[in-house]
Amino acid sequence: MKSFYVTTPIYYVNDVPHIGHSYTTIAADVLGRFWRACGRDVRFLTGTDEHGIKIVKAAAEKQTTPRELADSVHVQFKELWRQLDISNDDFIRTTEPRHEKRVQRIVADMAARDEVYKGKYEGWYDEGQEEYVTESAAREQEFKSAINGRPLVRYSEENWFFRLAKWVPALIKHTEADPRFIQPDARRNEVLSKLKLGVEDLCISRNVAKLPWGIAMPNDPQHVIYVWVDALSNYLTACGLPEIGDEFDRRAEKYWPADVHLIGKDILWFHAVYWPCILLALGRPLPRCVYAHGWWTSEGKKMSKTLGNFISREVIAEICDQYSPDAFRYFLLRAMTFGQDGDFSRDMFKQRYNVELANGVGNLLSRTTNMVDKYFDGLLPAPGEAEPRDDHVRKVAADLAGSVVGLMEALEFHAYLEKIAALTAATNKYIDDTAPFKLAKDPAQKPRLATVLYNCAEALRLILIHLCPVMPSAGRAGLEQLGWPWPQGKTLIELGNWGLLPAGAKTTKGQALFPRKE
Ligand code: ME8
Repeated sequence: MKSFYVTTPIYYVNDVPHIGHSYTTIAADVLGRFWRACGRDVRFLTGTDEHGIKIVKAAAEKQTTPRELADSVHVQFKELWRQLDISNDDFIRTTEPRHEKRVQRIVADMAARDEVYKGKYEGWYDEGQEEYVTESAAREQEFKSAINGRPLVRYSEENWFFRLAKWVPALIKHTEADPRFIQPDARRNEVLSKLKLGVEDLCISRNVAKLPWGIAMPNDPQHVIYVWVDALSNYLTACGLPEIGDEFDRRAEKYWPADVHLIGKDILWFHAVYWPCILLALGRPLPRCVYAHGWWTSEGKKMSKTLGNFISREVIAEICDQYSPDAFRYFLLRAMTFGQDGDFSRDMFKQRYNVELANGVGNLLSRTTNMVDKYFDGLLPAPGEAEPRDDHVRKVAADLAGSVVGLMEALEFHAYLEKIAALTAATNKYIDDTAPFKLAKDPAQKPRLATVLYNCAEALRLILIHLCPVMPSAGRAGLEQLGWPWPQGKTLIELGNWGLLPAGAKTTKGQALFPRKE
């Protein structure tokens, strides 16, 4: 089966990790885990973006050096990913030699292909976004950053430019021909209309006197490489491309082009325009999909430290302690339609947790294992004759197993979890309707009781295997209670068929998977 390469943005180290970073990283992790479970050879990359004016300023504010800041903050990202059970295969820092040297090679290749030229730049600069802003856009924005509202700064420099405009027609053609390239559709249309308004060449260097914290231009030590060219290149450099004669050469080359660059909507232009044009200029294949998801607000408002609604790494740790990392992962992907904006609220979290996890999957598992324990000494009985009443659960289960690949291909995490919730609800209702506790009172009904409990356990198995990519610990723990650990070497697709749970499996009344929260 084809390999699968998924990336997150590399996060700035000027600030600490928060829910937004966690969201993208969890989504990427779920994709990675899902496709691994399907037998694909997965490469999952994340990391930190450590150069540029933002980092210099943050370090100065904190009375430290950019390097020290990067050294301490990147650890916080790694630590949070460990706490959230993130299964990345690599973590790239843009200050690593393997990256710096390759970025220089990339720019040198661009120069060799006559894709860069020296010119004079005078204009407005958004220091927060590390981006030049055209005169007309600056005026429209009242000379303030469109993102953070801070005043734009006047820059005048001799700089290196990349012939971006030259590649725009090819990019438009590609974006129009391949609907999957930029997703969701609304974002793709936005990019296309903006592209059609015309795009200027991209200034790709900064004067070293103003900004010493960056990678030197290979052909001109008076300049450092623009941080976005540096940062975007990570997706390629982490694959050991281009070759520079070190031990990382071509290490993960087979994964390029990336299958998905997962990003937030704030950085779509860089990924949908600058990055593909650089790749076109280098003659390299384009990523298959750039997917821009929406933004989280917190308790109905834009997240801010002053408002006190900032969901920092500490707040995430507290939520994970109170519930579990799995519950946090579940909520983020379930509560918001991927691609749209959403709001994080503690009340909503608790409500969803109690309804779908504690009363849903958790309750179904404890009811099922309790009854198998009580009526069949903890050994799963073989099912007897099926009755029409059993059809519905099997249908909902088949619908889940039959739709997961398509849903994950489309990155519809919310719909994926909706299908799991539907099977959980249908199975809980099946227990209410078939009333196994009543059947148990009549010895003549024992075969029927066996069928009902077998069906519950089998539905649960399907619920849990599909929950595993989202909730790796709870999924595994639940399967163990069913007496059915994931069989080695079997793929999620093979395991999605009904009836694989063997009669005689030893179930256990384990700890509540999702204890109810008051
Ligand atoms: O932009 N809701 O890094 P960054 C959802 N270094 N996602 C959010 C969010 C929110 N409220 N806030 C942030 C950079 N994000 C560059 C990227 S890539 C070559 C360079 C997520 O630390 C979202 O994924 O500002 C967004 O794209 C990313 O954090 C920005 O992280």
